Amino acid sequence: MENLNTIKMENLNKYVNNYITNKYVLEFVNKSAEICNPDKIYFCDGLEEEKKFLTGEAVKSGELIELNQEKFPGCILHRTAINDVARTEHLTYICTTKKEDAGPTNNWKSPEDAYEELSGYFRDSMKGRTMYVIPFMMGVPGSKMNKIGVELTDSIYVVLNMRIMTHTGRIVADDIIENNFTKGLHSKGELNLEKRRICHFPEDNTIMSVNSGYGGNVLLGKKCLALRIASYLSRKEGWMAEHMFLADIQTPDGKKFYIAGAFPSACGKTNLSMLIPPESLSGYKVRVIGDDIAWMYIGDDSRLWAINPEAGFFGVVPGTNIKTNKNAMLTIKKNTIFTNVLLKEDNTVWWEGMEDPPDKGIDWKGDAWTKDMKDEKGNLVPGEHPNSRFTAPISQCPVVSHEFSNSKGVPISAILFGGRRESVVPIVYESFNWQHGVFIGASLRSETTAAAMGVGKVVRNDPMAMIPFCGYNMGDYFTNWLDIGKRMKFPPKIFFVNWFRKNREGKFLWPGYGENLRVIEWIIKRCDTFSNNKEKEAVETPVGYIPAADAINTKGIEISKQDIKELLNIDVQEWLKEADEIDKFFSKFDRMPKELIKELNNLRERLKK
Ligand code: GTP
Ligand code: SPV
Ligand code: MN
Repeated sequence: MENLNTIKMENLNKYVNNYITNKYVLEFVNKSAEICNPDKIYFCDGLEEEKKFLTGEAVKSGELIELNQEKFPGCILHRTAINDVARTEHLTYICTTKKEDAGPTNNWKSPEDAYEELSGYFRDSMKGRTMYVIPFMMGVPGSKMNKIGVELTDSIYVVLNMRIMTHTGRIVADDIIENNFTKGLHSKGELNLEKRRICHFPEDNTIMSVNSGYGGNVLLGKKCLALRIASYLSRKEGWMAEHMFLADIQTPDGKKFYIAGAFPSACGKTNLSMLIPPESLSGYKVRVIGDDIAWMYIGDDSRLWAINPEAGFFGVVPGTNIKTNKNAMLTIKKNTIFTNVLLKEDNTVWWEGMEDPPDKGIDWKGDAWTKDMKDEKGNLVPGEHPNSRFTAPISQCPVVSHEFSNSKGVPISAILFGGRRESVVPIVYESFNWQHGVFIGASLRSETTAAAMGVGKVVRNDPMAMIPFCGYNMGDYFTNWLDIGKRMKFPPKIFFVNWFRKNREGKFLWPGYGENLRVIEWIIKRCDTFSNNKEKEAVETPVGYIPAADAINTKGIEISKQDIKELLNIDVQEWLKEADEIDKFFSKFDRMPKELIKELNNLRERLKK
């Protein structure tokens, strides 16, 4: 502890429960405390008693509401500020020395300017509050991929979420070697939207977030570390950090396939990763390994392997119910944090579709609510926010895969890209090879959702579902994908899926949810090197391979031949326009790999033939 003489005595006097001796961690705590000026500095140990104690504190201050402990044991409710309900992409920055290293798809500030601006916003931001020190680990215990971080925050909501989403406390702190950890500083500040900043300093392994209390902005292990900082590192070190679910699928004859899928925010990753097979496919077992993030590396066997670095789900509430996602409903019965849902009179929670609406309650804003309340336009007022969320341990999911805790990870058979597209894009198509698959990922376009604030509802380019999460120049990111492909002898096959195509009346053509397994079944057959009727089941189109007329099993669902035809339809004129949009997007990049330009030209040529 020789270094403590650089630590101000008055900060030292504020320490509560300190068990950390690593001088770099203490230096980071001390420097941050000098700026933020908290009343106390509490070192989180991650133990069970601590959860009780912190929950009690937060209930007292009104930050949290304890739910009915008989019906929802260990569950709490949190309401964010009304201006703080989702990630704020326009206030999220990659702060690299050179602007071109952040690339054309990220907001950029120089580290110098960003630190200067932030020190103003953090100045005295914790006065009258406690600073919580959270050592955390992203990864699977025992994995060589693991990354350690230390988050300092003035929010108990953040501490309780991090306890679920990551491995935290003493067990982690003991593993910090020298200054090998990501520094994360968060303060709610005044929750002022004008002064909200989510800044990443990949060159310094540092994250600073201020004036927000919302999930993706403040749980710094998740999008900030496990995607933005990790993607930056992965490029240097030759692996991949991706916005992907990981599912473990067992076929009726006992074969195992592990699939990974990148769909943009609120486009179905959680739902797919734990789906319940429909009756006619009841021989299948689908088990979840992860629902949001995958770290992937090339194994000794020259295949692509992946782990889920998270320990919890931070899942979308609306649309979740017993019919659509029973496994999620069972997961969130206990030890769950609900954010921005309706509070019922019996101190339980409700959201649209969950069950019959209660007569009254308190909505996500904290206002009195009744079930037939209407807004100025005459629409029913929802009780929950469209981006309301649940935080729950993955281990509580009834279909958690035992591979979830396998430190080696799982070998991936198929990578799925997916989007939310009303038209143009068929329900599924398969790439011709890895390079073409990377092109398909890079040209992913999807309707925006409530997961990001202020983006409206438009179709936007979201390559590999990573547009909000890539911590460096996306041109280099595409090159990393291509390089990884070149280094593998047995790369996974790459597919695109779209559950959201609509008919002329604006209704979804495909039932979705559990029924998506019908499409996954076709995908798996395409990956199964021992299946002998592969060719028969696919048709080549200018876009890629699609299932042959009867190749998707529709036994047990009512869907017309015409609808299936529409779901698989590829309209050349529409696709030529799609190619123009891809072209427009690609031309933003100075560092676009030539292979992808070539793939775009090839697509156009195939379409014109
Ligand atoms: P993030 O956590 O934001 O990264 O989202 P996610 O990709 O995990 O999305 P999630 O599975 O939570 O789904 C988002 C929304 O889409 C929810 O309202 C779901 O009910 C809905 N959804 C998921 N799968 C389907 C589907 O197959 N069809 C339809 N129509 N809706 C779906
Ligand atoms: C997403 O928006 O993709 C999420 C939720 O998974 S958040 O963690 O808030 O970013
Ligand atoms: Mn996500």
